[in-house]
Amino acid sequence: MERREFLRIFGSTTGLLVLSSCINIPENTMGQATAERAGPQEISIKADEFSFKPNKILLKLQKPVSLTIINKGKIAHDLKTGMPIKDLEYQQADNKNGTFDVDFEVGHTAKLTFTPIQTGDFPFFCDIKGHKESGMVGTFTVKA
Ligand SMILES: [Cu+2]
Repeated sequence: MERREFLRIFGSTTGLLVLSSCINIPENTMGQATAERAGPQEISIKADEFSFKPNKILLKLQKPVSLTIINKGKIAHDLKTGMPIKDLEYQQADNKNGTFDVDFEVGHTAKLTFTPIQTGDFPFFCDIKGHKESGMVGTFTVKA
């Protein structure tokens, strides 16, 4: 049976420790990438009331993704997806069950890496009550 990790970022107070530890990760700069080997796919998503921008994300199969999610809104948000992934990394992520939870409160930024392991279209959404219905939805499209 294939290993299937479940990506989940959400806005509860339980993840505060995780996010605050993540703030020390340096930003990637445009200049660094060229001098190094081909790095991960760098993806940045902004969340607010009530959308993700962009909300159509193209990913390459088996290529590591560096995902930054910025809460630009005035309330907490989260991002949840069932996209099959491996090698999920986040500061103090709880990987035991192939899940992790991070704080995604107002003004916070979440950063993580993972590798998509299956092609297809995989929806993501904010699972705070009512937000998905209000438009906080998107799609990860994984191509070979
Ligand atoms: Cu939301």
